[in-house]
Amino acid sequence: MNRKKISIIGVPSDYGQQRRGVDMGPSAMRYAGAIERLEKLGYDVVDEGNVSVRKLEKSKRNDHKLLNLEEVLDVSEQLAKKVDEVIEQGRFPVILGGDHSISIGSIAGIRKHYQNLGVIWFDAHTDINTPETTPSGNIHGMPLAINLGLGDERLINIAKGAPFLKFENVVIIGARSIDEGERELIKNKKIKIFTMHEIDRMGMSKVIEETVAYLKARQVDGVHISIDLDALDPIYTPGVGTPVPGGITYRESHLAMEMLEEAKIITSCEFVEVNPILDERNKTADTAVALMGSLLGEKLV
Ligand code: NNH
Ligand code: MN
Ligand code: MN
Ligand code: MN
Repeated sequence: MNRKKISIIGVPSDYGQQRRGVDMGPSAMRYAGAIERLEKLGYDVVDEGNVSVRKLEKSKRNDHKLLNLEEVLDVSEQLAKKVDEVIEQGRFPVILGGDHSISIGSIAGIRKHYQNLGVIWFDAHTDINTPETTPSGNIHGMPLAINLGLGDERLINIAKGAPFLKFENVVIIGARSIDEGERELIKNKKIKIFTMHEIDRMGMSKVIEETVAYLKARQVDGVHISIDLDALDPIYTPGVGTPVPGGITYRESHLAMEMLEEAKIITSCEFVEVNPILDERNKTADTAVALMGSLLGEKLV
């Protein structure tokens, strides 16, 4: 794929959780200069606009277990189609959320193009709940499970025929809030995870070195990175719906992006959970765009 062509896809959806405002994430990241930042790096950037998300003023539980299931399904189908088209055109997708449920659609679209896709999940949470284990019914806590083939029948079948992610091709980085059922699944399936404990002990540099080596040893044919801004400490990214103290620092997160850029393994990326209503002067969107710059090749000298 020609890394020189980038397509930005906005997904203004807040259906995966219960705090309004995260639907304004794509606007906030555009306002923070996402397009200009990438153009400055020499990329041919096309802003594909936003996936159309129907407006629901009051979120209704249209399923007892899963909040806004129909709406999430609709957004996911549209997004999967859009991402598929963009990759088909040889363009590198940069997806702007939206809450993390948008990864159901983004990764579904991406999965169609890879036989052995790797995924880096940069998040305070592990998002591997199923309808059986979810404590909240919020679908943004489930996208990783769904792409692994676990969960609601309709949500897992969006990319009909495309292979599901393999448990051994996933690396989770930054976790510090894991639900009981998630912990069991991670242990049983031996999913590679660097929690804050490992980041503290090993340092981010070693964590990324091991992540890259691990995915290369798995012979992945592409790597998607899903960046939930709540992976960082809320000091740096206060504009998220479920902040958890004790997170990744600004410098550590940049180092991670820079090392992944040097490793030349990333084939698509997304930035999620930016909620301007909960933010301080667009700080979280600014951080997201700065990370985007580092991930896509910005250098100090
Ligand atoms: N694990 C919790 C749930 O399933 C919280 C998930 N919240 C997130 N995930 N922000 O990244 O509801
Ligand atoms: Mn295709
Ligand atoms: Mn998440
Ligand atoms: Mn999270």
